[in-house]
Amino acid sequence: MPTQLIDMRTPVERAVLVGAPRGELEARLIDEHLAELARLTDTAGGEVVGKLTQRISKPNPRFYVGKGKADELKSLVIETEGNLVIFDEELSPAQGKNLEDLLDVRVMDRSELILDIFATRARSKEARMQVELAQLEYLLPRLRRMWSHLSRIRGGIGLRGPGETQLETDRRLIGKRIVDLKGKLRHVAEKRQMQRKSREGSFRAALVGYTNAGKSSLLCALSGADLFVEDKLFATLDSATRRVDLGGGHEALLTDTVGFIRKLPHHLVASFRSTLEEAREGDVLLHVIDASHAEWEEQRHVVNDVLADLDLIDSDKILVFNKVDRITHAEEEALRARIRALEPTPAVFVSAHDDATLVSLKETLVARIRARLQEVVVRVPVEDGQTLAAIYREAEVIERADEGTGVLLTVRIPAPLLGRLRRLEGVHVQPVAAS
Ligand SMILES: Nc1nc2c(ncn2[C@@H]2O[C@H](COP(=O)(O)OP(=O)(O)OP(=O)(O)O)[C@@H](O)[C@H]2O)c(=O)[nH]1
Ligand SMILES: [Mg+2]
Repeated sequence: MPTQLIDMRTPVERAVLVGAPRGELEARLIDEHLAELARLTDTAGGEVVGKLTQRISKPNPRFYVGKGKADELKSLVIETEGNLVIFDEELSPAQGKNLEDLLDVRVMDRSELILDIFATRARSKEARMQVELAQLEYLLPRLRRMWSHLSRIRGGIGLRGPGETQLETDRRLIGKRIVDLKGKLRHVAEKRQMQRKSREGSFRAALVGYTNAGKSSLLCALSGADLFVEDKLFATLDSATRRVDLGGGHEALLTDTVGFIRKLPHHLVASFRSTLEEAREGDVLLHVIDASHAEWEEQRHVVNDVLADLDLIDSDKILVFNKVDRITHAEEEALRARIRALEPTPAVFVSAHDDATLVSLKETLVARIRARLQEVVVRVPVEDGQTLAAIYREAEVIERADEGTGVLLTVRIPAPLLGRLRRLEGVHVQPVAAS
């Protein structure tokens, strides 16, 4: 009989969180930011055992926080038996190293934590390559520090996922791998581009927004698809496109995308650029906002900043305030007034958990589709079945007249299809008035 059971569970990391905001940040937001860091830690599988904040006017080059605060942090780590310190701010490689020498536990920053979450959650081959690329680019200037981690412990937050095996290679190999990954990702991006071309003619919308706003839930509710939804951060890393029936014979292709967060590491944004291309080439962006979140305004800002980074800020947009089932009618009214004061972008108020509320969103989309349609008369040779089929599939046929060798169709037609028809031999397009 064994007298001792071996504990096979991976040890839970006991994390002490540190926030060191610049002087002017409101106290409310300091709390919110640390709470968000705690959620990220939880998502990564760590346990928060202590928190510390210090307002600073300028980061200390040695420890980011002041020396006194760093000593206080050391006491807190010892007292709480912490084995990991996570900073909400971006640490320079030198600051990370100095802190580790002082504290004698692993130190990571927010970027590293987010990269780790992405690494453990990436499913598709493309997402895994994107995360690995971002991890390697983050790792490169910090290689020496990472080596010392590795000798201290193996595994754990920040050392898992696609980047792990690379830690044992040297800079040159990492550099080579980066080039290799970029090439492979470019290849995937080209394939995706071709796929998009085949969807030309359909009305396309992309869901973007802060992580946990309910983008995947909305796509599920609208399309009946079964996508991964979770009350954790970064549930979705792969974009998924689904067909949505909007009623009245209209439909749209709706794409779910990776969520954004405050201080999203720029390597990640760069890596996920091609996935987000889907959003660029769509007809409209649906910016999903969690209406029940106290800090929705800040989240809206963060999303706008990332959109600006991706050159998407001037895209046609609809604001979709989601989770209205969690707020009162009065709060919803206040929200409506507030957003009207902030920007002229059309806004709808929905709940992914209540189909009846989705009608307004569908109507708004149908209005966009109709506005995009042009009414023209097209003459197609009778034998050109392919073109006729495309018109019936992608346009709204109002009237049809068969005249000998040709078919005369009065149609409401989307611009891309119209462009294609104009280039076709034997097909004639004329404005409605001339018919
Ligand atoms: N009460 C309520 N909860 C919602 C609603 N929409 C989404 N949720 C919940 O919010 C959480 C996040 O939903 P997701 O759909 O995964 O959010 P997401 O925007 O796709 O998140 P990421 O993929 O992490 O960026 C889940 O627990 C959902 O059940 C809603 O309208 N009302
Ligand atoms: Mg999602």
